[in-house]
Amino acid sequence: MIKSLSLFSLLAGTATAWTSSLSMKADIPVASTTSSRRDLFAKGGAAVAAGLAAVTTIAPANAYEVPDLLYPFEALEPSIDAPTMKIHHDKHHATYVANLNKALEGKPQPPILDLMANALEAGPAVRNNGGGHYNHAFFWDEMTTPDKSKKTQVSKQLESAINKAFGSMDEMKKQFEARAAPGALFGSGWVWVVADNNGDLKLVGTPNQDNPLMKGVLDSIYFPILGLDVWEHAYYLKYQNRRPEYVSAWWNVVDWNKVSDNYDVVVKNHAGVPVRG
Ligand code: MN3
Repeated sequence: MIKSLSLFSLLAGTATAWTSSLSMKADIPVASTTSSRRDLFAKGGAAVAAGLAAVTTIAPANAYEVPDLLYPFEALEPSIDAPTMKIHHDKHHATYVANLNKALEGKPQPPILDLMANALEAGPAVRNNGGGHYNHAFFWDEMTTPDKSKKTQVSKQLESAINKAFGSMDEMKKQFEARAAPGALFGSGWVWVVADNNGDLKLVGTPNQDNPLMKGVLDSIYFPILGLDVWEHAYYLKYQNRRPEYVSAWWNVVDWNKVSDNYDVVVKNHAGVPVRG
């Protein structure tokens, strides 16, 4: 009953309810990974009933959720095909989130940036699945359709950081592609453009689902502003063994407005970019 009231008051949207529901984050039920609390809130009346009905039938959900994509699965074609996006988001990312929630059942479920910082100490289940959650949530939001991507712009601040670190945007892309090549990053992992505490940029690679926010993965903590998934599951259906082709096609769907925002956030906060979910 307490849970029903909490969900109901969340949907009613009062400030108090919002605060209390946030503090009860781990206890609020959701119907499924694709119908989040946010969705219930956004969809209004019918969802209120569905959400309340779900309270009695669905086991309590945990803290982390798979965020909906901001675009349809086919939006990134031809750079990334729709079947890959669907499997990647609905299966791979969803599995990381399910396993992360399972690993943290009955334990504190901290904000995602805190979870990342201490992921190595928390053990392999949190490291792999927590990293998998953060990395994918970050990845989805830095991409947009090829048409929109062309209209996005690198901010002045980011442009000068890129020029300082790499000489030019073209040179950054060239070095990024070299870093993402199978010979440089063998097996599964991610390639990142990161900022350090001074806002200076560099390129790094991390294996598996590790990321530069995790203490102990690199020589220091760094804050990602751009990242690319180079696991085979990210490109194999369309590109098979041709990873370099995937990497160069990916530039056509990067949202430079978002990457610029990411840079602003890390420079202002000296911290990583929070992600949805
Ligand atoms: Mn992936």
